[in-house]
Amino acid sequence: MTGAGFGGLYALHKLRASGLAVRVLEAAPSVGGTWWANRYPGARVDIQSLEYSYSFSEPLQQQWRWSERYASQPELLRYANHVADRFELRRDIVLNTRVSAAHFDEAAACWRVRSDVGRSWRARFIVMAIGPLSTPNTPAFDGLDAFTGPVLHSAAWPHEPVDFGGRDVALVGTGSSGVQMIPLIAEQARTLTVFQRTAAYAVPARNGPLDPEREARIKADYAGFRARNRRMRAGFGSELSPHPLPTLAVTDAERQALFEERWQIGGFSLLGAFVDTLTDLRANEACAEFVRGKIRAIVRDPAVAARLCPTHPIGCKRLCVDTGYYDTYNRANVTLVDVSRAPIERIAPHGVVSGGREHRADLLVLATGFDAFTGPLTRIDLRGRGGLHIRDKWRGGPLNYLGLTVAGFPNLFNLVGPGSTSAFTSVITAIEHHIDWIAECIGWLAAHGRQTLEASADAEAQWVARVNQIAEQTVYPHCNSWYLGANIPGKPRIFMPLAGGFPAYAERCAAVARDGYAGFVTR
Ligand code: NA7
Repeated sequence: MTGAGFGGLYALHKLRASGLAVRVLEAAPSVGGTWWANRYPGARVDIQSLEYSYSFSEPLQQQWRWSERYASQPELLRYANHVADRFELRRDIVLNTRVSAAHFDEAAACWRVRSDVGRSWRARFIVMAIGPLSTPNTPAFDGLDAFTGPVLHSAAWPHEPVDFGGRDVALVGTGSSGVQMIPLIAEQARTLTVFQRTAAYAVPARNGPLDPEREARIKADYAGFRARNRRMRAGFGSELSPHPLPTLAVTDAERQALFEERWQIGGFSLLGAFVDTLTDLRANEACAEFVRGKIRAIVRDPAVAARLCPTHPIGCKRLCVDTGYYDTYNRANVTLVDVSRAPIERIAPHGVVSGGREHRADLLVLATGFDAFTGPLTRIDLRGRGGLHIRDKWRGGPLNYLGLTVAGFPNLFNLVGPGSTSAFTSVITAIEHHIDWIAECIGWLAAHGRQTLEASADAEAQWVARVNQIAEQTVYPHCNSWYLGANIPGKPRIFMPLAGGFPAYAERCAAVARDGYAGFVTR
């Protein structure tokens, strides 16, 4: 198994309990995955912690106490470490070990895995638990190497504290990572210049200490709460129901009142106010315009507010959940530079050049995201049957079946990968579902005397077509997001996650298992 983040930890626990010998190989010197790597100021989860947490152990979910509504990165890392200790996982985790190659040995029907320092392992099954957002994207800016100050990427942040005091900071990127750190850096830096290619929709997190009454209420029936969440399209948010009518079927006043109520509640609840926000562009525009109205009300300079107002559909890129983001642009030491029409030209030794002008900086922050979904696998020398490299297999986009398996790559399971609800679900819910499915599948193979399971090419083609068809019925194709690979130059524009909702997806996976792994070839 590759990766000791939330996916790898639970997979180890579950598969070990099923009687398998499991080894987890982790590149980092610690467990924690995403929450080990993304330690920039303000890093925190954007789904409430009572929902973004494991459900597999009742004692764990009862006893663990989150301090805030949305846990911060250090607390999430403590949680991962607690889980590793509590379930005695460490003895089967090999840290500081990056998997560099995995080749399927057809004669022996097993995988041969190598690390970057030349160690090797043999495995019947491989679970890729490396996370869809684990390969940082560093744009190839001219002159980047010649920048004289530190260059920090949000997803590879230093472990020592970074002192922004008295510094002129340039920051590129206004996705979730940029939106979380911009207010905190602005408070410390002498100046902060933000380079924005696409304006972000951000809704207030309304973070704060976890309400003990709410915690007690949920913990009184945590299993029921989890079950209700699993019936939600996103796998979370069951405490709030959408309006029974479509967005445009209610009066303006009623619509605005509901948007306002959700804005006050905070977080993703705004996107759940009406059922059609993500499927109907006109409905979406009503919600988008509500947020633009908020931006205009918060940001005092109308020209800056106009630049901060997004024009793409809301939710088309992942919604940002913020604390004080727009208000930061009212500070005298913060400048917003729009690079949507004129891209960053180059990085100079002491600044960033855009629109023919050099913006002075002595520290450069890249909050420029990830090569999502495919990057983590294609950078490994991963070869299936006939020596087929995953890079070649996925040249035109990430072919897969059920978002878990790839034809030609027997016994390989890719957790929360392309073709699954992954990024559209509370990811720990998606992880638990995948691992339970994998454990059952491996059990079935053993019970039926089969050594390998492999998606058929037909099942794979149909699944990918279905993922795209579903996406076409939503607003997601109407912007340039990492869901589409559009943030990486040269990457094929293919919609990768499954937008059909978690319950339908889980039911489909269950049906495939019930039907004796329909769509798979087993030998
Ligand atoms: P995102 O959401 O991919 O954001 C990256 C940002 O960096 C985004 O604003 C990009 O603009 C910008 N970017 C990327 N390349 C460039 C170049 N070359 N020039 C200017 N700007 C650029 O990554 P995050 O880390 O913020 O969040 C990823 C996920 O982690 C998030 O969705 C949560 O699930 C947690 P663009 O929008 O592509 O125009």
